[in-house]
Amino acid sequence: MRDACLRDASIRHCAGMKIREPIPGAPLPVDQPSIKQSIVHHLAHTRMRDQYRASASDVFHAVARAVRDRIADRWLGSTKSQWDDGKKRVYYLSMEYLPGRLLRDAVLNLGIESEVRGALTELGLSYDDVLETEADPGLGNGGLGRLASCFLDSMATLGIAGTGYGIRYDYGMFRQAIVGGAQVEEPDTWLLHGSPWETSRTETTYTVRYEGRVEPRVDPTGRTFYAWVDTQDVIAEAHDIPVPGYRNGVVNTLRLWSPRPVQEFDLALFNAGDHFGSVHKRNVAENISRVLYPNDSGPPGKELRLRQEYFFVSASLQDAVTRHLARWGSLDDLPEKCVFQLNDTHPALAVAEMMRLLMDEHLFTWERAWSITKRAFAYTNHTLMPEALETWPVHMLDRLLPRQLDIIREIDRRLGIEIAQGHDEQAQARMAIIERGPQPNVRMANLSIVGSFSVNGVSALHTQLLRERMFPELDKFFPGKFKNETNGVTPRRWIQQCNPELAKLITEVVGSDAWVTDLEKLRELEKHAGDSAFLERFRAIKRDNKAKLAAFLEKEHGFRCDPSSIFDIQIKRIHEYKRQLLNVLHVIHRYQRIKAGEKPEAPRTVIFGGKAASAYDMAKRIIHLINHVAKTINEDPEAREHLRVFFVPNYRVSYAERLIPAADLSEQISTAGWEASGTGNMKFAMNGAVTIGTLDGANIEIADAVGEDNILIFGMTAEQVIQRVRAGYQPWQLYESDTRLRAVIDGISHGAFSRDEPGRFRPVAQSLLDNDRFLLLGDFASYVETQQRAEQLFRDVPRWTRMSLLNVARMGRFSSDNTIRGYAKDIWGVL
Ligand code: 26V
Repeated sequence: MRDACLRDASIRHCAGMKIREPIPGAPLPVDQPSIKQSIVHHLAHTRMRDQYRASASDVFHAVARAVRDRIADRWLGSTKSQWDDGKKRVYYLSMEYLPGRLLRDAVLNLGIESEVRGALTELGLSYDDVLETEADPGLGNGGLGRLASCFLDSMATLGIAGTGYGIRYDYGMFRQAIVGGAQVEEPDTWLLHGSPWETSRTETTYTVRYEGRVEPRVDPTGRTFYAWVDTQDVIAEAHDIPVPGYRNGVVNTLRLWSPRPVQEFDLALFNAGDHFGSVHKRNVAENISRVLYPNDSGPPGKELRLRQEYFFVSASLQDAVTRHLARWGSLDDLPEKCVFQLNDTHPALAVAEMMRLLMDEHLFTWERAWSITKRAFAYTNHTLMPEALETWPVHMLDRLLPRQLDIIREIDRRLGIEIAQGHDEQAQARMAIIERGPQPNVRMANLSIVGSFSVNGVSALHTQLLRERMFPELDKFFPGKFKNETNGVTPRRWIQQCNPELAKLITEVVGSDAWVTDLEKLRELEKHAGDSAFLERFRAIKRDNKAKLAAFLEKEHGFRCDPSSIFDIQIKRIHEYKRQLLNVLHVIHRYQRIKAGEKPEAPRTVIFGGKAASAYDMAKRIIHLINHVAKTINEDPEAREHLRVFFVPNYRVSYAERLIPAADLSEQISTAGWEASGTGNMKFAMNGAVTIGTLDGANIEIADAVGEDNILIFGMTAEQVIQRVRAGYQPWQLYESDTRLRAVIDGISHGAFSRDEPGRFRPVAQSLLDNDRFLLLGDFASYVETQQRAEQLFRDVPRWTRMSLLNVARMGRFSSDNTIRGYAKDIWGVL
């Protein structure tokens, strides 16, 4: 820490230079000729290409640079004014971000789309082609990472001084190829051609320490302190990505850390002929940020993951503390001036690290350090799955982070004293941070709850279950600490950018683009719900979006479908609790009915997309099954005019932006009580898809918002799920009593979709009969009936169009601006 301050200070002061002109100077003009000039300038002078040699990548980089130059002015301005006005800052600590492509986002936020488009047209280039060239940074697994990016967007738009901290992974989420129907993982090389958005701050570095020993020592005043010595050190280097707000001149920062070795290269070893040894330390350091861990295949429990967590937590806190000290001169008022939001428990070590910084580096007593720490952190929980709660073996922490373990033990010991009275043994054991027993683990959720002033769930149901089922004792012990902040999504990316024609229509109805930052204005659409001419225009937009998607799927994958069929879409990580398999059961059932001579009410195109964690066997089998079911159906002339099935490979943010605006039916069919919130559900509904879903996560609040006539709810409630399991759930009985189910399951297990290897999918069917943990069979009948209703409704065009419109009109409350206003008011004390 002290080293880092010195290093930073020395750079600033050693330079010994004083620039005589204010920087930035006059802001760069944003008219079309100037933008065109900038693009040409960057092609020639940054990329060093002429018109003959410039590749698509050169053009993309040149355009991005031209846009970035215009962001830079605002970025410098925002950084300075946030420093000057000294408002409270929010630090969002997240291991994952899924920002999506940034060019169109930046252009729309700056309000320069027609100028950029025009400049490119003059150069004989297509703006849309340039957009497609950009790599999609996959620095996250799914909902949690995408939420972090929506939140950064909303903080910038609301003018909150919010910084995102994370890790600059060399390889993000793997690329998914489908080979013979099965998922194959390939490395994601998002940095191969460099990122035009990041600025490497090679002088903004901190030392992050690991291993070593802790020695108690006494200082000259007689006070005991703890020296953490003989550590293995790594340097963390900052890479900044701009986060522009919507047309408000604000640009916040996403700061991603990457590691560097303390010593670049061991020349002595090299000279002695040990060429591998000379770069060994460099490799060890760089491995920290090599690859994103899957968050949904069970806790990795891997040391490298713990190293990653500590790496970004330590660098981020050092950075925030350094900035705070430089601005305010003392750490006493840290919680008045900054708040750290922990995105799940991944950054939970921050609680111990902050204590260490305050006590060991800044000489605070335990009591004062604790008072500061617990007022500076807030924790968001994102899952109820017991197996998803992070724990770390005490012995691993002891070796890797001995000082932090000591601190965690002391926090736990003091908690133990406080809860000793009024709680029985069992309750105390559940509340404890460190498990009891011979090989104990540290429970990161408990540490986060105890070390924060706020704990929140991400939907009303999730928060209720969090309080009642997961942490009842801690909830009672800390009255008022547990809160709900229902998730939201940014309307910039998820309407304005991905659905430009709908955006245009909304702007026309509202009379301005005010809805982009005030999504409740979508209500205005309701006035037109009885106007058939308007409904026809609204419907035409969906039809065009579907036609575009159909053309893309054919061009890209050779998949053909009928744009007038129901586009029925389920896109999300592949997980048993999300029940893609229930969707497949329904598809097979439909197929069997067609084979039996029954024509469905409306033709349907069922689209799936999503990645399975590479170690998650059942999820991978489900992908394999979907592809084989798809092949069988799509090749069957009797079926293909009524039903088609497609699995989009390598689903990611940029693919979601194509699929969501084209959906008629949004599949949100998790087992009730399992999906913390969902955010895809919100994106679909605000683009006019009708939801078929269970009363789970935010679906409940969506149903409440759009009205029960405008959503298709089926299946058991969370309460009924619990009761059903308690009563002894018998999937076998359902199989035996429901002939439809029997036909579907027998089809799978007898090889109707794997003629080359009839037993291939037997384990999938067997898992349903053996225990069916997620009650697919229990919800099957209700799902099939509700799908039938969906088809009837879809055929009633005026009715369906009205439902679709009312979904858009009533989804305003799910803007992440709204969510962030909730965090700002209930938790952060900003705005
Ligand atoms: C982790 C694990 C690990 C063990 C095996 C099962 C499992 C399942 C899920 C997870 C993900 C945990 C964190 C996460 O991504 N949660 C998602 O957060 C979104 C944003 O709040 C929310 O909308 C999703 O419902 C929630 O799954």
